[in-house]
Amino acid sequence: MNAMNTLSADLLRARIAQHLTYTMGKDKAHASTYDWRMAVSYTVRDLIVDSWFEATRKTYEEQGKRVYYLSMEFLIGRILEDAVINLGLHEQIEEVLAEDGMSLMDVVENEPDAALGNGGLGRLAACFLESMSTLGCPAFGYGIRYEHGLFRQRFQGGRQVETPEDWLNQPHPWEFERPEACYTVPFKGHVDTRDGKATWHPAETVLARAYDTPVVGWQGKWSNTLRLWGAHPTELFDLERFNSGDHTAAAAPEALARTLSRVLYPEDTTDSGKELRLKQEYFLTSAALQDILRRFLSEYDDLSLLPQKVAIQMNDTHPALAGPELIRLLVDVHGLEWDRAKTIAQGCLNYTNHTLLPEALEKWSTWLMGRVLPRHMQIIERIDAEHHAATDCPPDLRIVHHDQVHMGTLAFVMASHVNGVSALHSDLMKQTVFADLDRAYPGRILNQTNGVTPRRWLKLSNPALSQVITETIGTGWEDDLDRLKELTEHDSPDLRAALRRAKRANKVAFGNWVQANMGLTLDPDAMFDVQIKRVHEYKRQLLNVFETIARWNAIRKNPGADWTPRVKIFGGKAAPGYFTAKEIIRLINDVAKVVNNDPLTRHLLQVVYPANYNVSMAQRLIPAADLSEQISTAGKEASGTGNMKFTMNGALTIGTLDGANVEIREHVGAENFFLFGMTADEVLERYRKPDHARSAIMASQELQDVLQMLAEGRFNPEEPTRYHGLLDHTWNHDPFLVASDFSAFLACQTKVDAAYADTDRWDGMVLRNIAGSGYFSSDRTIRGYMEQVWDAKSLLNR
Ligand code: CRA
Repeated sequence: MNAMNTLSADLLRARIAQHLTYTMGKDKAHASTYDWRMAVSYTVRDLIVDSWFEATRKTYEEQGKRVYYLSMEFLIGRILEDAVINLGLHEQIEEVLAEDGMSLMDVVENEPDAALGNGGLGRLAACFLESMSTLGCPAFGYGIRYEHGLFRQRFQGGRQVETPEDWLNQPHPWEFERPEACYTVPFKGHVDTRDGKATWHPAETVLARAYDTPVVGWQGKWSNTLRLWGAHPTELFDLERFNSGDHTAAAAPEALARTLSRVLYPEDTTDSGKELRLKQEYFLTSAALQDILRRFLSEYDDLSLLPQKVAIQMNDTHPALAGPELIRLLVDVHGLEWDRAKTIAQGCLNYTNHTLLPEALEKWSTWLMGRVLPRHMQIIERIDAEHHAATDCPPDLRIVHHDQVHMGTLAFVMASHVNGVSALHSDLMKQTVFADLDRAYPGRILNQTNGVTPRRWLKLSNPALSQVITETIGTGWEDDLDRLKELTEHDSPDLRAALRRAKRANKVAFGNWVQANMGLTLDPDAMFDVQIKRVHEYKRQLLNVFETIARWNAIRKNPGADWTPRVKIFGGKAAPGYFTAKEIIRLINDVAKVVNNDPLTRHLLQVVYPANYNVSMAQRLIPAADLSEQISTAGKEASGTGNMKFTMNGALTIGTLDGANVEIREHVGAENFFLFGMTADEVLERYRKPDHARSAIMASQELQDVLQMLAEGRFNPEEPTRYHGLLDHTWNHDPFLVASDFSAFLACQTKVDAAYADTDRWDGMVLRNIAGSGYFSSDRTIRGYMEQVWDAKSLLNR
């Protein structure tokens, strides 16, 4: 039984009123939604603090191994709703607020998303934190407290325009500032070596100050800490300069320091290669490792025990300086021998690879590394020399070659375990980018297929479906998601109808939101066909918009035929400097404008692209989806996690054999998945054909028609040549094989139409998708990491 359920509405009422009056300084008559949100948030936070203290006490008492998840991104979204769901306080709080004419939904929606991440990698980190708390795994997340998270997206004439995000403009009620948890992070300068001992004399220093947010698990049994570092100046203010009248220069040290935690880099799977980014990565890594060592030494005095008590996960290569930094701290600060220090560091560290795209593999010039982190450059060179001596590797397998430091190789060499994020991706790691390293260090690579937390992505975002599930199989599935399998035993016309009703209600709700925000009326009985994710060529939004145009053509040719009405929904941001991705966004918006205004087809096809896709929009959209588009070029999407959320929420997938799609198909059954397109092997084969694009285009009249319309400027008569660049790209390069997979995609979409028209068949497939989605809970993933990577134990008595 959840202890929080016994909390009476009286107590909550009193505490909310207390915070409204004494924390916010408002009386009810004058309180705004914001005031209420803060009062409710403080009340809920108070309730988490006890389990948080209890978890810390228990970890100290049992001397448990702690897991440290180092990540440049945590894409959290809203916190209040998640905490309320996990504490089981939804109904009580709703009741209390209603007495004052407030709705919990309004209060919840008043909170800005914490958007400290770009996409999948950052959201995965957030799901992992929640699962680690649910499972009672003692853990810390370490990240950066960016003042500005991922930019906001607006459309201006169909084009993406970015504006800064400012979630910290209002006080953030979930964090505790820890002025005492503060570390100096050094940069630049030079290294003196005397008697074999190196001393780094940094030229710049910045303070890293901790801001802690408790992360509560399911039913409030355990809470871990997300510790985000804010950058502060070591020297507050140059008083001498101020007194001499140079007021701007006097404030310079402060401004300079703060830039380190000012803004999140908006590139998803591309390496920006900027000095500030390197500094950010080191800032996070150094502060985290100093904190880890301080905590360890407060409990133990033998540093050899470190690998038994500490597991550090590097989320991609972004924190890969953890290897050299840990060695530096052990050798230069704590006086250990090199060999011992390196062995200890390797015993603690693990590395997750999230992409094989070459443009994402981080590299730093030795010049920049040597200038910003001179001591680390020395350490990296020594690690590399020893790696070379031990493996006799060819030059391109070295950490440093062609005057560049290869962070993937560094992370690999310094890690106990290296993992990929889906079965296919881990196999491809072994076959391609990491093939030689896999041979040099056999057994180091393993797989941990990603997962998502069913608390946020089902229980919270889809109450209608959650209710059907609970009515059918009872409670307890929320932290034992394999139980969803039981749904198949209850398959019946009634259950199918109930699932259908829940989906329809979600579609109506989403339609209302679109109506209010975009002025478009959607037909809730049309199929909602959804592609939401970062806009990237490899994800092939272009394939989807080409299919949309071909569909529109086909309907116009034969408007009286038996069409399955569709609403094509897109959502996602492009990196600000990614020109082609931005062209694709503009094209989707141009097509939407024309198609939505065609009276002949309007009732059969609509295109919707709400701006500023984020976690909160995903929570609205995924429960309302019938069809999930997972159509990346096979071999390019490491895993995907959106794909899992859709499956859990009863959308069927049209997808390629890429990333975790492969495993989703296995779990829901091939007959309940719309598969199309080339396999990863066929993709490689296809790339060898020099005219792959042209020959595929010539083989499809439908695709030729689409491209012809773009050439004529059919969707942009005001500037008919707008997409000529994109067309040239498609005809002559087509790097992600849009043309080669087009016909298969079209044919598969026709099968989807037929399946949707057969309501009972569709509902049966939906049922099997939900029932088969249990494997994709991040609880399963975290158990895998605990057993196979971290060797960590749960401290929760279950
Ligand atoms: N862009 C992959 O591309 C994967 C997530 C989380 C990504 C996704 O397929 O689901 O990671 N890779 O594992 C990445 O960020 C730096 O690489 C992603 O989010």
